[in-house]
Amino acid sequence: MWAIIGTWRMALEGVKLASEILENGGDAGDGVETCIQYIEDFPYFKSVGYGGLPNENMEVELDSAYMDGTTFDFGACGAVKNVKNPISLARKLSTLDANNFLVGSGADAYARKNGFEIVNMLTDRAKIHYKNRIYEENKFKNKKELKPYLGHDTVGICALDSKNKIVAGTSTSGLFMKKAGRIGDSPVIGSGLYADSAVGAASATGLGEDLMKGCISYQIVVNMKNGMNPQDACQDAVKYLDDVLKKAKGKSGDLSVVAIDKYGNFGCATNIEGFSFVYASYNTPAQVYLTYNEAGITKYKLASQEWLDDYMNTRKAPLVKKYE
Ligand code: SD4
Repeated sequence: MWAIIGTWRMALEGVKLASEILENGGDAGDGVETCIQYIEDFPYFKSVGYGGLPNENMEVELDSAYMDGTTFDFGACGAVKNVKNPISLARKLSTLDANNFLVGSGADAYARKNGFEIVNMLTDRAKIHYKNRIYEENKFKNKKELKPYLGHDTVGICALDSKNKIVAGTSTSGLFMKKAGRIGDSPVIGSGLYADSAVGAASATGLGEDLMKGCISYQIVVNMKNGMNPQDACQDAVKYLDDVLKKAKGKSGDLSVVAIDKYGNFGCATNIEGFSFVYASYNTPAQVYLTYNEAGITKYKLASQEWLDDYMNTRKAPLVKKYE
């Protein structure tokens, strides 16, 4: 028995690659790393790896984490520049006895010293997005709120392998136009991801500053440990955090989560419209699901072929330069 779940449609091809590994009795860690590497390398995903959107200084800074739910070992990197595959760096850091979470220049130096591939992660498309945004801000004088870039977000993967090992991983360029050095929830254990092979795993995407307020991935795993199924565990964690933030501050940022339990059952929950995810298991092919909310409860359905076609067409459509 094996299963894998990933945030957003962008996880599809990577989940298919990981499914082959898991179907052949492979390791959940290899599945998670292979899946996320593919997504990091694909240039048309604007918020993960190569092609990710830059910070306010037009520099791509990447966050990633990896957690082994059997040993509880984790590795994470924050605000790394020019590391081709942050997930591989995070996985490597998870094998050390200490120094598991490195950020900024220290993380970059570690990557260089240890032979990780270094490439310029800023693509021409990302530069156009950046310059368009600066143009709009100057033209309309409306500094936009720091928000997740609509529809193109952090990848979070949770995988269970046939030896009952559960692993979680994340990778992101974080929020478009973030301050240099800003780190979100994605590399933070308990917030962006958490794994416990005796229970399950969870991963989050959305506004890191709010996801961290609830240590939401840990909360979901604790909910499952306390007997909830993955769907109820996700729903409860999102609703609770959304409610307390609205009560305390009048608003809540985007909160979307996925989870699997040790039997390979999955769950998802969100407080936004348009969250999608990918799930595959030993008896279910990799498919994209779209969420919708009914009376405050997250439901999901299979994405239509039209939706899937439109997704890729939009990703690859030529960009108009507003600033020329
Ligand atoms: C962050 N949670 O850096 C990430 C971004 C994201 O949907 O997931 N956007 O805050």
